[in-house]
Amino acid sequence: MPGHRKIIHCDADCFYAAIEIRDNPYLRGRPVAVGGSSERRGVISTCNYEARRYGVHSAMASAQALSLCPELILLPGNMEKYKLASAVMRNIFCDYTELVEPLSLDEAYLDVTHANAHNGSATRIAEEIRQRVFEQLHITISAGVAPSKFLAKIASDWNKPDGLFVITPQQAERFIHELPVRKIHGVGRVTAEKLHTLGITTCADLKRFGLERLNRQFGSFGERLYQLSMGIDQRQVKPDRVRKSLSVEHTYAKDLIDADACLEQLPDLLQQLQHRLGKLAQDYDIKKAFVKVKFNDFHSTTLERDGTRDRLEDYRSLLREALQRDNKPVRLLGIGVRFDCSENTLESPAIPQLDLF
Ligand code: TTP
Ligand code: MG
Repeated sequence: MPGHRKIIHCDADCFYAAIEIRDNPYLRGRPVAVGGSSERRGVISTCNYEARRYGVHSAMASAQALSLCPELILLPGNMEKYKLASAVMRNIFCDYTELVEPLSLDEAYLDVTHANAHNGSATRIAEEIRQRVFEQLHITISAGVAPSKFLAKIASDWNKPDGLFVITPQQAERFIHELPVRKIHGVGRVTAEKLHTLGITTCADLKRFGLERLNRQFGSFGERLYQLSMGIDQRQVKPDRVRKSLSVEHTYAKDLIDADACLEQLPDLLQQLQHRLGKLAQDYDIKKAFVKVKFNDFHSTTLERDGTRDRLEDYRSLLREALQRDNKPVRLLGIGVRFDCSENTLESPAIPQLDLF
């Protein structure tokens, strides 16, 4: 199809847990999670689908997971094994195209528009990738094939686990029309609720709502939503490049009224940041830490310091100082780290956290 891109999004199924089960047949068929121990206030990194049936999910406190599912087998995990499996997957991806953009250890976009294998059939390439991953690693991955990153990512989730879903350019318009907005990457629970109160449930509703009103309600994210509802997503698949920083941020439903309220949010943010750091495909040296504060008048400020790291006390002191720059309630907090880029460290760009409120 001239003019149309062919994007594949691959995502391993319950990745860490799948590797553990592969290596210990006793675990098969039982509810299994990888995560920190409940005694140490750990959280679940992931769990298999047996455990998900009990309501266990990533980022849940391990203690809560065990109370939902007392027979849950909780394992500490082994990053070295996951990184090795990730490298094997990436090698397979690179057999089809140079345009491979890893998003995390178990996820990547591939642009196979100009691939030669299987006469350029993206569907057959995706099937072969899934099969080869299974043969070499004994874990399953799901894949989505579509004309854009936006749709490929949704498609890989459609028939998960161990599934393939294809959205052809001809099907794209209809698919988007019926697509629930909560399926859009970046639309979390809070945004979805706000959209619903505006009468917007599907992408067709988004389109009807119109660019201007979306912009007024959601700022630049509204514009983005409108474009997606029109099927416009020109983002290219970008192969590895130097990663300079990693950060997480959150916009709060209610403004945080004082410094204590802000400081209270730090452990949660730090946990998210450390999770994202753990998912990076390789190790980085952290050079400094930074905080970002957006006040309720939208004035924002960032503060960073050499020698700081991803430690709670570093963020506490940075945040206290940043908050002294203005005396207003706070609508957004972010924390992050900058990496030492003197060596040629390669990684894909950050996936922005598009939490709006
Ligand atoms: P995901 O691809 O988000 O999850 P998954 O592969 O476990 O499950 P799914 O079948 O839904 O794709 O994340 C990949 C790995 O990253 C996951 O196995 C463990 C790790 N991870 C965390 O450590 N914490 C988290 O909060 C999430 C979401 C993932
Ligand atoms: Mg996965």
